[in-house]
This record gives sequence, structure tokens and C-alpha cells, in this order.
Amino acid sequence: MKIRRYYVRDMKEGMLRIREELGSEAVIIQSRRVRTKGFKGLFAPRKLEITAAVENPPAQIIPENPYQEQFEKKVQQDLGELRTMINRLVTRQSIPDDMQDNERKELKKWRLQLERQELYDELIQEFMDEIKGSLSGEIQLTEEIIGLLLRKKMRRRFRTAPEKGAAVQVFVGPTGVGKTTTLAKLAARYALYQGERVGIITIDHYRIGAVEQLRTYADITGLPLEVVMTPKELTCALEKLSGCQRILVDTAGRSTLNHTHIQEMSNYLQNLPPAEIFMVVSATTKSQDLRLICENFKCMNYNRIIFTKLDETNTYGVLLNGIYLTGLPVIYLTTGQNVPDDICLADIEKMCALILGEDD
Ligand SMILES: Nc1nc2c(ncn2[C@@H]2O[C@H](COP(=O)(O)OP(=O)(O)O)[C@@H](O)[C@H]2O)c(=O)[nH]1
Ligand SMILES: [Mg+2]
Repeated sequence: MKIRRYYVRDMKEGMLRIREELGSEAVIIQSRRVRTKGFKGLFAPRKLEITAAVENPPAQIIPENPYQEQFEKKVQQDLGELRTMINRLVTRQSIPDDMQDNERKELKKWRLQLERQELYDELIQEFMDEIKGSLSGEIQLTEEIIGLLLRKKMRRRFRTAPEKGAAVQVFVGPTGVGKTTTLAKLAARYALYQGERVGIITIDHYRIGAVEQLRTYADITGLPLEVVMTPKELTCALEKLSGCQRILVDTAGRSTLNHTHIQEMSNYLQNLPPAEIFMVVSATTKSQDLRLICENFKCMNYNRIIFTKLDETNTYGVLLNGIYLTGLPVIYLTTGQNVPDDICLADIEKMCALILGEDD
């Protein structure tokens, strides 16, 4: 394309020159009245400025003035720059938008997974924000990348404890969660697999007859069982069992909402030597109830969590929710009613996989 600018008196003169120099195919792009330079810009005569262009110029064009070539180059250059700018704008608007949509879609998938697992909203938000924050806009978030990042963040949030095996271990928590069963599982493991001398104490504060279940286990395994009904009796029982390497203490549960009972129970524990106090919680616990349980049992000074009944649910957010609420490690997971088999040490990778739905 050839572009040329003319300064003429009127359109008639302009047309003549354009035809002559650019041929009959030429078109006028712009025309305007301008003041050409006179003496210091004063008294300058007004002229008509015409810009004309032709796609295929005739073979020979007579140069109008020495600046014509420069002017054409400049226009071409400006057009080129304009084209690049427009392209850049279009690209910037479309590609990152696509990418963002993609990110949103992929993130939403994982958010949904975490919501299905009933992880607390605040934890989900924390993970989502961290993931968004840890990526620059140039990386495309695929489902796999988010999954990996999520696992990494989750891993850091989980806490487990080694099987330290304190000499005294106490089982506290709501009714029916599996305290007695879990105690029986551990007692059998210590006694049968590790050859330890194990003693069992049960605090049956309300004479509710929950002792029978434990007596059956004790009889089968041949382990000594002491039933105590006052804090003083507990001290005596501990003395009686002082020959044991390990003493497991069961507590008879009452409602999580029965503050008086929980408080009374905690009075017993004042007389204990330093112990591992396991808060036993069912994995089937509703998220909101979990808050209540963690709060109401605080006076028991529990320092480890055991999650039971993982075999009865497909929703595992509770595992991380419990750690989040208490800041305490999970030590065991139980997965069925079989004594002593259905218990294992809590494993972070396994728990992450359950929440992320990677474990079938
Ligand atoms: N499915 C399943 N049931 C369990 C598990 N642990 C305990 N149970 C059952 O839950 C019920 C209550 O257990 P129990 O030990 O008496 O609970 P406690 O009241 O907390 O002492 C019993 O029927 C147990 O067999 C477990 O991990 N999975
Ligand atoms: Mg019990």
C-alpha cells in the first residue's frame, strides 16, 4: 500500500494530483483544512491537506517532497504498532479469562469434594486461598495440580502422634463411641502381641452396669480388672495394679451435654499420674456436634484423639476438623467391632487420601 499526503488549494487540484501520481485506484483517507507555516506561524495561508492511499501504486511515482517517504514509513509503522496492540489486548482478555474460568472450574471441583467430606468451611477456605495465592497467573491450574497442592497443604495441617505407650492411658468421650471396645483392642495388643502385664480400671461413676462388657474382655484375656466408684478408690486401684507395666482406664460415658457428669469425671482424673488421655470420637459425628464434644470434654485434659467407626462412614472431614478444633494429634483409627484387629495407628497419607477421595 502506498499512502501520500497532499497540500493543495482545493479538492479539484488535489484530485488531479492524486490521479496523476497514484492512479485512478487511489482513495482519499482524510482531508482537512490546515494552516501551513508562514512567518513564525503568522499570516500562513490555509491549505487543504489530503491523505490518499492506493493498494497497488503505478510503477513510477513522482516523489512529492523529500519527507514523503519518511511520512509513509511512519504511518506504516504506526499501523503495525496499532495492530500489535489490538492483538495483545484481544489475547490478554481472552486467554487469561479462559484460564481463570478453568481455574475456577478446577478449584470448584476440589471445593465440592471437601464440602462433601464435611470439612469445616473455614478450613476449605484456608486451603483454597493458599492454593490461589501460591500460584502465579501463568500456571494453568489443572485438576491434578490442585489435588497435589491440596494434599501438600492438608498434610501440613494433620497431626499424628507416635505410639508412645504411656504407662497410664485413659479413654474419655461421649457414650457409645467405642471407648470400651477400643480399650479392649489395645489391652489385647499390649498383652498378646507385646507380652506386657496389663491392668484395666473402669470408672463406673453411676453404677450403670457398663462393667459387664469390660469384665467379659478381661476374663477372656485374663487381665485384672478394677471397678472404682470414687476418686479415692481410683488411687487404691492404681496401687493395686502397680505391678502392671500398663494400666488402661475406661470411663463410663454420659451425654456430651451433661456438664455435671463430665465435670465429676474430670475430678477422678486429678489423681492420676501423667497419662495419655485419649478423647474417643466416632467418625460418624456431625460437624457441629464435634465442636460441642471438643469443648465440653476439655476439662478432662485430653491430649490425643482416637477416631472410631471409620467403617461406618464415607465422610472423613471429621478427622481434620478434630485436629483443627483441638490442635491435638490423632493417634489411632478404628475400623470395626473386631477385638483386637480393627485398629491401626493414624497415618497422615491415609487420612489425606480418604478426604481427597483417592482411597476406595
Ligand atoms: N462399626 C464399628 N463399631 C464399633 C467400633 N468401635 C466400637 N464399635 C461398636 O460400638 C458400640 C459401642 O461401643 P462401646 O465400646 O461400648 O462404646 P462406649 O460407650 O464408648 O464404651 C459397640 O457395639 C461396639 O462394638 C468401630 O470401629 N466400628
Ligand atoms: Mg463403655
